[in-house]
Amino acid sequence: MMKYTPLYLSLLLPTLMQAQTPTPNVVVILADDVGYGDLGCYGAKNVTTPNIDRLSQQGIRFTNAHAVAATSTPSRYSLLTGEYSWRRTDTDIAAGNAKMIINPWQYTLADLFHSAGYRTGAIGKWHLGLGEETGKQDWNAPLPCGLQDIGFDYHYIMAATADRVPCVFIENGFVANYDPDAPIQVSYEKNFPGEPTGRDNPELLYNLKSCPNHGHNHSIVNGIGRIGYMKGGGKALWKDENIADSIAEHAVRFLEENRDKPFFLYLCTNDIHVPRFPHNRFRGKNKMGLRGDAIQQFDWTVGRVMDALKDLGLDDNTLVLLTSDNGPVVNDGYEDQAEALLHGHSPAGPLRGNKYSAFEGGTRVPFIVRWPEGIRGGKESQVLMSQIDLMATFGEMLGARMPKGQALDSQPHLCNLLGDDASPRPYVIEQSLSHTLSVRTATWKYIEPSDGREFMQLEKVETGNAPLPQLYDMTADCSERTNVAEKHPQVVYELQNILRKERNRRK
Ligand code: NG6
Ligand code: CA
Repeated sequence: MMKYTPLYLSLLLPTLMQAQTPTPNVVVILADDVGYGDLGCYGAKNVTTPNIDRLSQQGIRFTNAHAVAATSTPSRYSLLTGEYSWRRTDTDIAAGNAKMIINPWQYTLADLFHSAGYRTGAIGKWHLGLGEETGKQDWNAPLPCGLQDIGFDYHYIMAATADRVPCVFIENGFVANYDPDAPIQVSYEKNFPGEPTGRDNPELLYNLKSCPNHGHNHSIVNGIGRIGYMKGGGKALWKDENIADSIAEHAVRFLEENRDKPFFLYLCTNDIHVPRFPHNRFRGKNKMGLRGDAIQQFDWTVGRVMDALKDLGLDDNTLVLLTSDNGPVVNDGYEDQAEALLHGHSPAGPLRGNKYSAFEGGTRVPFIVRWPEGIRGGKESQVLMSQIDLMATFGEMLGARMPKGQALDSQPHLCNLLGDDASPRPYVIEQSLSHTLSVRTATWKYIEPSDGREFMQLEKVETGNAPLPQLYDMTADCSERTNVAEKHPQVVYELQNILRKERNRRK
């Protein structure tokens, strides 16, 4: 295996240079919809996240790190491939029966680690499609074309989101706990004869009611309405209250089984996406109700993984990176009272906008890195970071070369990741739900003009769309209140130029 000597070790212990530190194991913990202000160490109110706070005390807490997009599928696509999702037309929020979005010939983060001799695993939320053709999957047979084709040695995943069918886990290409007595059928077009739906049978939504005039009123699974129709599943259907436990237990098993090998684990929690339905252990513990309980459950998952690493004697040489796929949303379509119970908590912290937005709250996310053998802990970093760079940055760590034409948007910034902010990224690009692009530099945020809607009524989300160019001075106005585009035409011109060049960049 290739070797990497952490910067500070090479400075402090030059005599040890010969005995290089092996590259670390890597665990990427990707939360779902956890906002910039949702964790204790990022200033959350009403909720404690001791395990995550400890990660941050022992590692680096980044305050200017960005997901590529303000929704899950494009954000995850970019993180795993190092390519901006907006370069393609088919990376929007995927249905549960979408075909695989990442092409098997694309080089992914998993391929990168796999090629370097790591065992690679994906556990939890996937949301990047499965199989060869949309809507044509046979869920009762091994799925052709899956994570095994893009570098993962092992996977235990939810095909899409907990609010989308099929409501089953898939382990290595096949439905986990498959029940031959309850064959699975899935459609995003029409219901199966005789099956109840949330729309027609709201009395059957005994666990959680969907908001009127929102999605989540198709098939009912466990008394919760979902997006899309499914039939069957039987014993394979997940129980929503056990999803976090299943994900954590499979993650721990993966760590145990690979304790003697280098490993890369892509661990994607279902928390805190809707439907928020945490285990009884976490219910009623938080005055913010189910959304707060789901944050506590997320923190528990992190603690479970960190304990397992410690018990296995691996925590010192494992790089744990915790982040989120997009910003927070309070009401995302279920009557979980999340809005009424905020009690002054601000899920996006001081930032304007939410999940879906071009405003900063859509894409600036928590980002914590801990690696005791490789970095000095207890640090806060304000350096501009983007998840798009994980490919090239881990490539730099492994001493690997990217295949020609792959991960072209990804830049290596290993020293930033390890706490020496010596190579600031000049800018990052962010994508909103409606494909409005923004350019962020250390100082400025430019949002391109858009004729998209300015407000999402049910979610109460300001999209950031506006017909005129917007420019904000993020050092003086991090809440994007005062548009200074007219005052700084030259800056607007330069940032527009960056966007134009990026859009035209040949692959
Ligand atoms: C939206 C859903 C929302 C959520 C989101 C995906 C409606 C009206 N809204 O379409 O509830 O599922 O998709 O979230 O159905 S994400 O975090 O996975 O991108
Ligand atoms: Ca998400």
